[in-house]
Amino acid sequence: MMKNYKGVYSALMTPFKADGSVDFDALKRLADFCIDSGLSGLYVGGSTGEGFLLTEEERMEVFHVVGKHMAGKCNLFAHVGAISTDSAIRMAKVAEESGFDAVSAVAPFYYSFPLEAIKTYYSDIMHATSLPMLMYNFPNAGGFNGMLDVVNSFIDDEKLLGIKHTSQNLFELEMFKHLKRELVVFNGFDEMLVAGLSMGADGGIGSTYNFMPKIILDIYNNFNAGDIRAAQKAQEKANRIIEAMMPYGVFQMEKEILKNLGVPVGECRKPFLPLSDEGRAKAKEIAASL
Ligand code: MN9
Repeated sequence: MMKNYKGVYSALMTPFKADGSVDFDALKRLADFCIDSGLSGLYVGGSTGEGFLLTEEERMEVFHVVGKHMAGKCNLFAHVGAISTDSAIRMAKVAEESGFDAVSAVAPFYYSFPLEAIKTYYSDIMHATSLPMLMYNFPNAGGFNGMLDVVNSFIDDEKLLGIKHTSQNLFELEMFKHLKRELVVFNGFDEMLVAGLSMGADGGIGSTYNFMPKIILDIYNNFNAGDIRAAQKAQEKANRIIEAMMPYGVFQMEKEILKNLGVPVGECRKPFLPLSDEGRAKAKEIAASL
């Protein structure tokens, strides 16, 4: 019997110390904060986790620490996506050893690899460990728009768990679900969670879940209870916060809000810029409103 992966997951942030190194104690505290708040699980080392600003060794250590600390407490997805297949496989093996439920990967980027190369990348990662694959569809960042094709080519492969769909194209989300009902599809843009759920998503994975899990759960639980109006209301509340954050940089704001909530996680890594004073004041205001 397959585990139930439906639900809401924070795209776990990676905390840094003042000297720039990964703060593993803060990482454990943030993971606890998310799960104690009622979220279903953690998506580790993705965009929000500043995965591409970490070395391969740091990404592995993050899996190791989170896997050990959260063992048996929640569902765990490890983002192992990389431009190099071998690197992704090395990280997938560590995710497996660390007790993760599944790996996830963004398509390889930068070189505009042909579709066949991208399919082979996924096949190589999926068959390097016992873990199933949650494909990470994020066309805006990777420039790759062919995920429907990729998913279709693995449709009978039991190693394909589902898709994290970070795109405004919710018709495509619905088409993933239509390809195979058993695929677990997650909505990736927090500001559209209620819309993603309406189009068939099984849950969501997002960055703002780190600091406003209660509002996210309000959207998700009300939707599942059939109270769409209440779900919309909670979405409106979330969106006013997200809208206020956007001019200053979403990740920097999230880290600053967490600091104000008593869960310090440091700042983002360069080349992210430090938050402006105006952003800091806004973050304080948002934290107080929660
Ligand atoms: O995957 C996140 N995506 C990115 C999830 O950060 C690229 C989202 O949670 C967004 O940060 C959020 C704000 O746009 O929806």
